[in-house]
Amino acid sequence: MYKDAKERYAAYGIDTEAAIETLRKTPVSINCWQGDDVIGFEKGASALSGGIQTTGDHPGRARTPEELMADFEFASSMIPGAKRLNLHASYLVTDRQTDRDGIRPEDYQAWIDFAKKNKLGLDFNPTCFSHPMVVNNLTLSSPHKEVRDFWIRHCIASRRVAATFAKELDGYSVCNLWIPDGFKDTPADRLSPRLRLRDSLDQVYAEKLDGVIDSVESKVFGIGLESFTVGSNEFYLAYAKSHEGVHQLLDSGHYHPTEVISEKLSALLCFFDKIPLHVTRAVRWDSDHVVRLDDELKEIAKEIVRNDALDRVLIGLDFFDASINRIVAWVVGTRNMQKALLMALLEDNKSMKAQQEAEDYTRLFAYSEEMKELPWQEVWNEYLRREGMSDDFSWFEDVMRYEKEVLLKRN
Ligand code: RNT
Ligand code: ZN
Repeated sequence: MYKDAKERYAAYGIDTEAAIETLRKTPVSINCWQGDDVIGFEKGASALSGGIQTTGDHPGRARTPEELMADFEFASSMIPGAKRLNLHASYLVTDRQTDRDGIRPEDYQAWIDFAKKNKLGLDFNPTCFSHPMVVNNLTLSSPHKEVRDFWIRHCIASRRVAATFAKELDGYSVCNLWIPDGFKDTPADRLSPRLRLRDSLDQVYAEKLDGVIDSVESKVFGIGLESFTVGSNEFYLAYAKSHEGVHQLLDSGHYHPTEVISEKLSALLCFFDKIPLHVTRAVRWDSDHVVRLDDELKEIAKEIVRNDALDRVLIGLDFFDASINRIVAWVVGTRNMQKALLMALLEDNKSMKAQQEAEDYTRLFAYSEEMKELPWQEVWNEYLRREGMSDDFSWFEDVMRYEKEVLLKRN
């Protein structure tokens, strides 16, 4: 069936072998926090706060670094191609007593070793939520200097951890900053918190660090912070553009309901060298459902591929669903991102671009619908077989066995 598919694609000038090779080399940064409901390993860590929430009580949450690493390795064995692991500062592995503003690269040595063993790149995030120094839902924009200074120290320390990841591993590490800062109700003064955030960011990003790809992540609202977000889209976009080396991260759940990030990628590609992503699925709100192979996901992938931006758009995932098996969430969510990329790689983008430039919209309309009939699934299945993975649903039964033998024993 692959041979037939290959021939059908060849008739459109599409090389399925090249598509498989490109897909294999395109890294997807998998969020560690899907494995444990965004709790992390700090002493006493138990609840998630800061305007975000995980819901569901499926058994088997990873409670220790060993469990999270084992689950991730198992999930990885069912996810083909290049992978990165996206860590949060709260996932440190150390016996040392330290608060977040005192974290050091050596607190993440276990992850560096894990990454080397599993051939992963590592990305990083300061954790500016679920902590007593988040005072009245404010961190870097707080009116209290000691609060701002604490988080500035944490963010600087986090950037140095990312620099170590870059140096020890494959040369780069995305260090993404998201803060919950906002207000439940209409503020009287929107400007002062934003000026304070700007000043804090200037301190955070003062140090030049090799290999660190810094990014800032905007959003519209958080739970309990519905009326105002200090780090809005315009704020961070302007900040990133005016600060060499700082990029705007696009989270697909962080815009108004009819806005889509697929539409934003080409706009940012005109001005930024790199665009980090948090691919997630918002159901009516920023709900962080596991990514499905839906229209927006396919459109995101198309925008990356047809704009020749596979090395400029840094694909990361950001979902956390505790209502289903967490390993299944990792496998299906990540594979969906990869399937969308493969579909995009298997489109005759060259012809469609030419049709648009020639203003032949009738042909473009019919031809782009024609593309949907081509058998991308056969190419995907061939890719799985070449990676030594099963091309049917049997992987799911393997996870169910793991659930029974490993995950259920945790509770
Ligand atoms: C929150 C942001 C942020 C977090 C993770 C855990 O709205 O999307 O990226 O989801 O850092
Ligand atoms: Zn995000």
